Amino acid sequence: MKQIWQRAAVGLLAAAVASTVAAKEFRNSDVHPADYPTVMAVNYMSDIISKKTNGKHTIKTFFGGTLGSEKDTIEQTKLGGLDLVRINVAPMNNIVAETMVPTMPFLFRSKEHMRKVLDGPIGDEILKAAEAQGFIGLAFYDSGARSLYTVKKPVKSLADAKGMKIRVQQSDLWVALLQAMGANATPMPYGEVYTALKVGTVDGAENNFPSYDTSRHFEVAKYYAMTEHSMAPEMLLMSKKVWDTLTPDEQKIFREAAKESVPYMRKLWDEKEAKSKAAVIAGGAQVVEVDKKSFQDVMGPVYDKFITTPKLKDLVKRIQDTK
Ligand code: GTR
Repeated sequence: MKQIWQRAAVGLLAAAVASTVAAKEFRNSDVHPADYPTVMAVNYMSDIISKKTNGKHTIKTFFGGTLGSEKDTIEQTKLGGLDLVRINVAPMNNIVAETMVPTMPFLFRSKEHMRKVLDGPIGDEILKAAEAQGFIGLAFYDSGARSLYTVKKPVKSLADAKGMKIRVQQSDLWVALLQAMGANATPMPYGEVYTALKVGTVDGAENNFPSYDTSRHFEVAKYYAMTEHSMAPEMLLMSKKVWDTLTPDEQKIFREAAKESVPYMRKLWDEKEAKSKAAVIAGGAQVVEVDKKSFQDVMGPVYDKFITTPKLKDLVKRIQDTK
């Protein structure tokens, strides 16, 4: 009898501990520098959380990729070794099929189109899909449009990309996307790209203006061709294991703070895009106009290969139908 009571008491105590996580500085990882819009957005979110929890919880971002590549930090987050991770959708493509959708080439017609889709039920569905793999999808952040840049000669049309060795993010979809352009796709973590461009392991890479600028890739690959082939957004994910230690009220605070950081991030993003474009041009980069249609025309096989299930097809169609 005594034993039963003891066990019950221990059980109650354990439940009480589980439902109130101690004050915590949650750890987030980002490959970008301290003043990049993604890092600043999570700082902003941390301030909101701190205010709403009376200083109990905050988030500290380890920026500049010090905790590892996106692929590695995603794995750490799944295991609960890392609390949050801010990444591009690309390294999630092989893990959560739905994240391939907003990566698809030439799918979003404009920044406004992308924002509208990601702010609505489609965005929520994609974030939610990450849960089955151990992640709580908290927000999408902007990442602009990605374009090709090269070291030796400019790419003006599809024919110029043929046979070029181009670094891509670690995603099968990204490999196929560059292969569709006739390029030789080389997956590699972000932190290794500068050296790869410099020593000639690759002939080029692709990214938005802020990353092209802050990574200093423009110093070694000065031809920036406006292919704008994908608007793959950024994601902020939290470890489900860590999430489950929060009380429902705290979870609500985290979700709301993440949502509130989105318009803040977008404002910073728009400013940064313009500033970075000017900075790379001042630094010697040449922005090259391209025959965009020649790139668009070859993307059919990428859709055929990756958008295979009714669920994915439906998401793509709903995005195309979003006015
Ligand atoms: C950037 C993105 C990073 C990372 C990087 C890359 O635009 O913000 O999260 O994905 O591209 O190309 O690896």
